[in-house]
Amino acid sequence: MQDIRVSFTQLFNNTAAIVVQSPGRINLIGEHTDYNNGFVLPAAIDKCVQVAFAKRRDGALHMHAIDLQETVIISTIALQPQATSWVNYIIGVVAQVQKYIANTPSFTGAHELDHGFDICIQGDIPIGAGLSSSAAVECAVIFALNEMYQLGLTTMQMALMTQQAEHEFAGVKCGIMDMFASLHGKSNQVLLLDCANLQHTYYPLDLKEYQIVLFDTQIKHALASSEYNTRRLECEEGIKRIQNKYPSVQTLRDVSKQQVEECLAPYKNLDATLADKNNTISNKVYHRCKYVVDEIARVQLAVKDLLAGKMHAFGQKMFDTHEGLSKLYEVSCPELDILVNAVKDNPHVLGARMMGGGFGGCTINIIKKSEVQAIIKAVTDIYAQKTSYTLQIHQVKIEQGTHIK
Ligand code: GAF
Repeated sequence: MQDIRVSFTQLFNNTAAIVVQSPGRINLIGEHTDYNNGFVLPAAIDKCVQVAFAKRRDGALHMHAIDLQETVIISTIALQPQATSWVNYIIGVVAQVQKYIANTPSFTGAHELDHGFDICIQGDIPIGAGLSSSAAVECAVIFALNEMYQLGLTTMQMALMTQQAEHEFAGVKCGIMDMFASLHGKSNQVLLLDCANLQHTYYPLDLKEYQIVLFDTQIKHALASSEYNTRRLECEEGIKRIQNKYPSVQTLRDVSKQQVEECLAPYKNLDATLADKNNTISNKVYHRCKYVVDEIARVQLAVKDLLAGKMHAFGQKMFDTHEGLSKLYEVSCPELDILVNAVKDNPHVLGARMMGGGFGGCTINIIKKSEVQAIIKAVTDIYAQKTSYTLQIHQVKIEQGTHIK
């Protein structure tokens, strides 16, 4: 990446007052559990976004994306989602901060934030690879605003506000994992996050003779965000059905495997058309909820494996997660399945699965260090034979979360 302070000065004829760096994330296990109040096990990585920032005085936001060579200028007043997606990750956060300021009695009068700012962004997180480049931008922006305008936000508040920004300006009803991991990551540590109460514990990640390798499908299907939101709704439908019998249940975190069977398995043979006709839920709801409840339990067992050094057991759980995401939750795609199948029976691969929201992006693999190059070669060949895409490889390190550069 270029020296962002130099770029900032060239672009805005001004000196950057602050530079903030915010990482992407991987997630070892716990997928589509965050918005169901479950557990996740992410870590921040050494691929990041940087923002450089300085205040203005004319009420305008001057935003420049260095990698895309695009500039957008808008007023700070009445911010609304824009057609350019990267802009929404900035102004979505500004809108949340404006709301926070308006609702915080100690900030009186017109706030300086409304006078505008110059910002430029750059990064090396591959976009659409499921490594949370958008969350990294949002976290970098809120961190910079917090410093520059002395907002006094905790990183916990920042995580919640950036999640809301993503809901309102990017239209994805995401959970908290990506922002939380980007803001709270620590070098060489994974983060077990309980999404029900945001309590989190760090564990050193010692993979011994193994390492993490990401295989990037190079595709992002257009239906990723709409299907993501649909999955959330399907989980909510399941909860409503379970509440008929167990009214104290609030989220899938409160639900046992037995309750899923008892309340939702009766619909397991109803496809969408039949379900519509009978005005009831379909077999999809059963499958979605079964996956989530299984996965929440699986993460807790996987952490025990990790702590006990039972790496094979941990890896097997990653494969199980993939199976559930592919068959029950239906957020995989043929390309991701090809990549997982390509390593499934390899004795040097402990575990592999699709990572993130799905419908493209990366698989995360735990591979014996001595075999990494041979496996990369083999998987690259298989992927080239079976698809029209060229596999990309990312070898990532676990790094610290959002910070001032
Ligand atoms: C995306 C979302 F942003 C996360 O909140 C999470 O739900 C993930 O998909 C799936 O685990 O990255």
